Amino acid sequence: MKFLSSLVFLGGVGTVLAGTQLFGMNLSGFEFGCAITGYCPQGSNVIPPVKSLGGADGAGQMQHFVKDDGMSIFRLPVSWQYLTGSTIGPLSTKALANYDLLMQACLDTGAYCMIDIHNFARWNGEIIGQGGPTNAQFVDLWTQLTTAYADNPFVIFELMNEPHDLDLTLWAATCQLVVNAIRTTETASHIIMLPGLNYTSAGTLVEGWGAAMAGITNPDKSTTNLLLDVHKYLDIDNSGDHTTCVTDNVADTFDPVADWLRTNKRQAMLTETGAGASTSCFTDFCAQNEAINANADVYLAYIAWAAGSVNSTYILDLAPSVKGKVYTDMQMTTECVIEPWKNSTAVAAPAWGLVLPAGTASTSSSTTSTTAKTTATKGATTTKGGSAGSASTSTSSFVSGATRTIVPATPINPKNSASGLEVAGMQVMCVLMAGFAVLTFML
Ligand SMILES: *[C@@H]1O[C@H](CO)[C@@H](O)[C@H](O)[C@H]1NC(C)=O
Ligand SMILES: *[C@@H]1O[C@H](CO)[C@@H](O)[C@H](O)[C@H]1NC(C)=O
Ligand SMILES: *[C@@H]1O[C@H](CO)[C@@H](O)[C@H](O)[C@H]1NC(C)=O
Ligand SMILES: CC(=O)N[C@H]1CO[C@H](CO)[C@@H](O)[C@@H]1O
Repeated sequence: MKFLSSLVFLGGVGTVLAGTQLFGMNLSGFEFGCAITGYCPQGSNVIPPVKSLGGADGAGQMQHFVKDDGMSIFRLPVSWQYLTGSTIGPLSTKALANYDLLMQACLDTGAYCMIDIHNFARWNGEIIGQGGPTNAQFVDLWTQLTTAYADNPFVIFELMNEPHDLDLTLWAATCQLVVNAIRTTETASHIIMLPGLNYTSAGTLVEGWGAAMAGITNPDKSTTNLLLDVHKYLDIDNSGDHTTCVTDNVADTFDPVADWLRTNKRQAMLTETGAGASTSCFTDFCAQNEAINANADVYLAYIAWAAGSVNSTYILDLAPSVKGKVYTDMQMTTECVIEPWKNSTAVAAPAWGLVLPAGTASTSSSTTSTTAKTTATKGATTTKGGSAGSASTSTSSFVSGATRTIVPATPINPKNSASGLEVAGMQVMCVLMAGFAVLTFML
């Protein structure tokens, strides 16, 4: 029996979110070649976004995204086959070490880093728990991954990329088993992303898969740190395969999903979204991400697709170009990923919602010694150095659970400093302690 300190706080009265708490980028490459059948041919198909492994400089990209753009979360797709080789079983030590190079580079930026098993709920054409790999084999995969990152709550576990065409009830039951295993293996509580059907489409969450996936609980029956995982593209078939956008996804998807999340007292992350560099897409993608930020009480993050080992031959290329040490973002990244976040106005956090402690980059260690100073973590305004039981105490116990010393961040975007928030028209007093509670649960 052990006690696990949760990494989250309950949002409280007066907590204010200025845009989503996190936003960031997919770092693509370790999953290259994966098809929706769950076939993931290896060898030269895979181009890890790790310089020493022959791919893009993912580490440099992430440092740039954090330092220059204020990003705070990265999704690191990888295929099951990459990790275990051609047979299901133990993780290959070499493969895990390779993937860990990207993971550590991500964690070094101070960002949240999401493991994405990019297999569409399948292995070589067969569905997990439904004729293909057994539930026990999938549980074993996640038990091994959890063991590798057991005490680092900056690592987020996304159980699976884009399940589709399978039995929803059975899939939810499979995911429940994985959640149980993660919770009994971890030594610090991780955020787990629950991926629903239709390629995790946000567009069919409300009438489709939302209720079943939201029924998954922790062993103590709470839903703390269990977030709904959604994807959405803006082209004609929601695939991201077309250069032209036909919808901004606001009225038909993200507004109703936000209402559903509020009604059900849940939160979600948009872990994949992207758009080609066409006029229609600039309009629609910007509008979509503005709406996500405007509903920051229920959307914890959005993560654009994709940087990493992609290049200009790919229509959703968001890899920054680099000359010497100077990175230049794609225009789409600047205008429709970063600006909607920077320009967003304040949203009150829901009383029941999760507010992350400082998890964003700390590039300056000199700021960490100051106490009783207001620190606006991106998204959540928190006060350090408060009275016992405040965010201060919680934050340090959170940090001490990590394998590395990740210091609470200074605001990486001036907009989120206290004065920036006032300028942004904040009317609500940021009394942070009110309503904050550390969730401790026992397994
Ligand atoms: C999947 O999408 C179809 C077509 O939009 C929809 O009718 C169905 O409810 C969705 N299923 C789930 C489980 O989300
Ligand atoms: C761009 O990416 C594709 C797909 O990974 C690859 O085949 C191609 O060689 C790359 N081109 C350049 C110029 O790097
Ligand atoms: C964000 O604000 C800047 C400065 O006011 C403005 O130039 C830019 O167009 C805005 N971006 C969006 C996406 O609204
Ligand atoms: C638009 C796009 O490429 N989306 C992709 C995200 O995830 C994988 C990429 O490896 C694709 O299968 C999706 O279509």
